[in-house]
Amino acid sequence: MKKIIPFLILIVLLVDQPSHGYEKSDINIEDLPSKEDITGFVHSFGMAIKNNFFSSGNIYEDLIVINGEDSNNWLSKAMKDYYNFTGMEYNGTEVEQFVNSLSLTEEQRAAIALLIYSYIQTANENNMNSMFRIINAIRETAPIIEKINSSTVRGPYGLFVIGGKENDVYTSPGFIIETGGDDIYRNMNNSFIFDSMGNDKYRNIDSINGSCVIYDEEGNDNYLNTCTASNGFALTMDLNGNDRYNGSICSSYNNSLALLFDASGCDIYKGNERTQCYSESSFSILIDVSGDDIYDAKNFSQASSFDGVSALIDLSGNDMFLARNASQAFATGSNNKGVAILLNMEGDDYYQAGDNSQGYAGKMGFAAIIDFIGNDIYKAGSYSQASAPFMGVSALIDVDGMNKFRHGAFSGGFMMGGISFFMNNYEFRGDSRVINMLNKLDFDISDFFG
Ligand SMILES: [Ca+2]
Ligand SMILES: [Ca+2]
Ligand SMILES: [Ca+2]
Ligand SMILES: [Ca+2]
Repeated sequence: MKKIIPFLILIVLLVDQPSHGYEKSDINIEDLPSKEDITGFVHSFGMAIKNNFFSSGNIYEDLIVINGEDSNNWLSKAMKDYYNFTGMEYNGTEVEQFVNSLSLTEEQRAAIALLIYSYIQTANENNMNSMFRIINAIRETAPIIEKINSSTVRGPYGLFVIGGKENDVYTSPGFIIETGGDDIYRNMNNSFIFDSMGNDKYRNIDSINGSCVIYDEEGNDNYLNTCTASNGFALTMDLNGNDRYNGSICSSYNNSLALLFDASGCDIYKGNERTQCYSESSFSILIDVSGDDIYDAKNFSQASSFDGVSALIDLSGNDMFLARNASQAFATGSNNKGVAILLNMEGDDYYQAGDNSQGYAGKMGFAAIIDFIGNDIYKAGSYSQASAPFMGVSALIDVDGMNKFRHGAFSGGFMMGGISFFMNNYEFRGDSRVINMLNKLDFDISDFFG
């Protein structure tokens, strides 16, 4: 798997291809949708997210595959293994008594056990395959777990909670299944949170030397400094609602992976620097499927990367992107290549940034801002809108619409040592220039994740 673009397309198509790992994909660049295809593609993808997010599978079979053996009490076995994983000393009888006291069906117990095991595996492996595994486990178990009807019960060691319709407050790391109420989560480095209902608040839930997984199904939620990783793994999936993402969101440092997936609603992203899909020797992916979204940040934001990969993909809606310098597809490398892609499929969009933005590639950088449909406005400072003053490759590609561009000096296809493409009203399919450009991006993601 050498090419990053097919990989990103696979991420976008994740909903349709639940059982395939990324290595098996081989999407031909020439199969990229044409101008005429794109509106239908975006709409059908939006429908697919809504209709096919949940999947059915055999939870017991999955548990046996992960463990290599069967069990007649999956949940207490999984809880003990979770305590082992966290380093917590426990009394086995106490754990069993707690599990027996829970008012859960057998299937609900097995579903929670599968999430525990998938989370432990993800935290131990910290790679793309384990990310796909935990996403699939959530898709498989969510329809079962959301039917849990319980009041809040905390496990014998606090780390494990089944939360009910009360408005609960959580302030220490743990494994939490929440099925009701407007809940608050604070300062929970390295946690697993499944929340199926309510307008919730997430504060400082980061992944430092560990893993955080958040799945939030309903409600208008508020996130602050969440989905940020350093030497770790951060996954946040929010299925419904008009959400707010403040502070450091989808930022990754030091061999990390951060994935933020928001499936619907009109969302507001508001932050300072190094946010909204920023990476440093790491991998950040922000996917926002639908809604009119506002992205507002300062320097090094909205698909900005040093030595890593940042991909911000907004599929539809009339979006506004506001940033300062080195943003909206800025990439530079030193030890590794740096890759930054801002991909916007449909909608009348407004992009505003400072210098070195909207397709700026520094040395060993690849940066592309690609917008398919809509009447868009682009404003930027110098060295922007496809600028490659050193050895990088940069592009601004807008496929359709009445677009307006304004920029400072050394912009709009400027190149000195590098290669840049400024293409307005551009037909993707079959154009050799884009294929040549992609071929220059001989990028191996296993540099980051084995
Ligand atoms: Ca609750
Ligand atoms: Ca929620
Ligand atoms: Ca949302
Ligand atoms: Ca557009």
